[in-house]
Amino acid sequence: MGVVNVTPDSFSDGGRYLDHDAAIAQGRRLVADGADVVDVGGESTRPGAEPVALDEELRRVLPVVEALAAHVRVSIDTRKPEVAAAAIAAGATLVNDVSASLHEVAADHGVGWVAMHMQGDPATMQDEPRYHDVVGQVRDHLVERAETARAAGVGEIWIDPGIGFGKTHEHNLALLGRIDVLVATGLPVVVGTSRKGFLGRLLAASDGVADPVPTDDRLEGSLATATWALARGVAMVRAHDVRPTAQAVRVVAAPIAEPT
Ligand code: HH2
Repeated sequence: MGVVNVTPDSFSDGGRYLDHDAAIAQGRRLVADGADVVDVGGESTRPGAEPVALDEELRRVLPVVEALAAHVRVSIDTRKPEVAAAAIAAGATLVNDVSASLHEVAADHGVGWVAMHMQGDPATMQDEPRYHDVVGQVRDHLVERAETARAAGVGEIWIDPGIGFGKTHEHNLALLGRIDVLVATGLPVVVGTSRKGFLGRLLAASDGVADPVPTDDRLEGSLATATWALARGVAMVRAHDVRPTAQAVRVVAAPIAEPT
């Protein structure tokens, strides 16, 4: 799943694809680079991000969804039911839902749904997130959401631990380390680690420097974690750097497909 953020403020590509033509060109590039799905978003969910008004979010994403849907499967990354419904009308067939609450829109329109775990909301989610058992709580929440969605009539349901969404560094590592627990639910799992803050810290520790490495210097960490996840049975990874990710994914898939 390749990412196109039609926003001024996304944490790693904010402002680069706010213009519709630039966003569409980037989506086409991601397809050429090997993306099976292009995820279009019009609202940043980075920690502390300002909410975006409905009209503005629609204005940002709809022309991009419509143009890309002719070439690739498009997912709509939103927390608003109105945006999800309008994007589906424009050609999106997957709702990438960081609020894990839009299952009824997916059911009404017969499209797929990604339920991502988030504790709190983006404005406050990084203010001392707490869990007594992060892996078990995230799994239980996602399984409950999936059961609710299935009962509502959603046929295609993905779950995502929501790396960085109301989680400390240690929570993120625990969720990745035990990603097999989510895989064991039998639901297809999607994971997004691409360029995220915990990688900035891990890569800084590797380099022996104090400050987190910048977002555009986290590729090796993004690839290492995508590869780790796929080798443990994750079905899809969400990535900004699609060509190297597709290469890494296909290399790691080869021996998995040929067990001895
Ligand atoms: N992460 C981000 C946004 N949407 N969706 C899913 N399913 N999983 C994720 O991990 C995920 C997501 C954050 O990344 P990005 O879109 O690049 O940044 P921003 O929220 O600042 O636009």
